[in-house]
Amino acid sequence: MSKGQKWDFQSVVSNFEFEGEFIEAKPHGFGHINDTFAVYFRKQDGSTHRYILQRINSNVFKNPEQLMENISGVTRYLREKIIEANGDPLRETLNLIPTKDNRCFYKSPEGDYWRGYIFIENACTYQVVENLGHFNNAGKAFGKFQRLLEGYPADTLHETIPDFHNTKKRYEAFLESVKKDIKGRSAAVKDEIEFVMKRESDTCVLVDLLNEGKLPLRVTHNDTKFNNVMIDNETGEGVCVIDLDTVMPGLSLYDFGDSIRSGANPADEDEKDLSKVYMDLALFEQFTKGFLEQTRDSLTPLEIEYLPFAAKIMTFECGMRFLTDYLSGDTYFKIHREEHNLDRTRTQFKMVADMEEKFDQMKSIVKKYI
Ligand code: ADP
Ligand code: GN1
Ligand code: MG
Repeated sequence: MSKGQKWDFQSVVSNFEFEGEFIEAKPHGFGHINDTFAVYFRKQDGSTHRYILQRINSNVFKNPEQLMENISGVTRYLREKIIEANGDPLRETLNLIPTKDNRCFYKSPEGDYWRGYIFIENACTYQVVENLGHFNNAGKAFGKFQRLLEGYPADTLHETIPDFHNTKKRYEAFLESVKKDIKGRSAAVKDEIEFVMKRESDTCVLVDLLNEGKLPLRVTHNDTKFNNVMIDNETGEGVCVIDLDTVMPGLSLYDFGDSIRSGANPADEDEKDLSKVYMDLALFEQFTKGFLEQTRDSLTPLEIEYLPFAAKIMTFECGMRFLTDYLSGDTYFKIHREEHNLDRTRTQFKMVADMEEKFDQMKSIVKKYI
């Protein structure tokens, strides 16, 4: 291991069925949760190629082995569906690289969990939507993902993060973080705290509809931010949905809502200049059109009715989670500067406020595509 390097990559990669001689590992992507690397190898003919190597965040995911069981099952199932549809299974779903003892993850002596994937080449992820067509295609990709998994045995999936989108429980955790105020930060964020408290009644809406059996539980992705879909460099299509750590039974509304949260904001999630942050209705329309093209026949009237609300509540929930983490000393989301989680909170709340203003227009757009 070279000096200053945190992980012994040579040792980690030697446990996987990677082809060629290991050259180097480079940090890759902008995820908030796992440690992701592009790992480069030289084949016998001298050519180089790369894989994705990830260290699973076991602070966030308490049971990485169950999580890997989910991913392995879901990717195997998707693979069959893609083959049935004459698609390319090496590109349209994640493909795990087995370890030398034929497992889907490697546990290091230090207790770290690692996994390898085929690197999806000629495609990228974007932090911000750069063109309307891309977001339309993201809508199709996430809608198709849900459609393909319609027949997946949901009861075999482990809950990798319990109550992940239980907004009511997220609210309780938020209140607890305000009460404890372990970093003494709450006095300076009174406006943000008040913003959350004013909307307490919103936090029960989806939870109650689910508990009353009015909204169906489906197999959902649960983390459909725009940088979790790979966009093809040539066609602009949403070629592969990635980041499958939170695939669990959930509401279709979570997936729709979280995509709007991340992609319908034309600015960065951590933009400090809030004048750049707003709910872009043209972007909302493109995603809605793509998503409904794939899901309209399976969604219930109530699910369709709640799509605009889902966009708002998922944005609210995410902002509240950033604020909770800020108040708790930034232990969950990776941060790269002081007050990073607070900046993220503010963009989300600006989006929520703007969605409240534009709610009727969002409803009209949904109507256009059903
Ligand atoms: P996190 O859970 O931390 O968000 P992701 O699984 O989303 O981690 O991976 C982080 C980034 O790595 C993605 O946004 C994407 O750019 C890149 N990435 C992940 N898997 C692949 C893959 N199989 N091929 C190419 N790039 C990938
Ligand atoms: C995290 O892993 P990543 O960066 O795709 C988070 C999401 C949040 C998102 C906010 C497992 O997503 O729930 O919406 O950050 N993932 C997890 O950007 O908590
Ligand atoms: Mg991700």
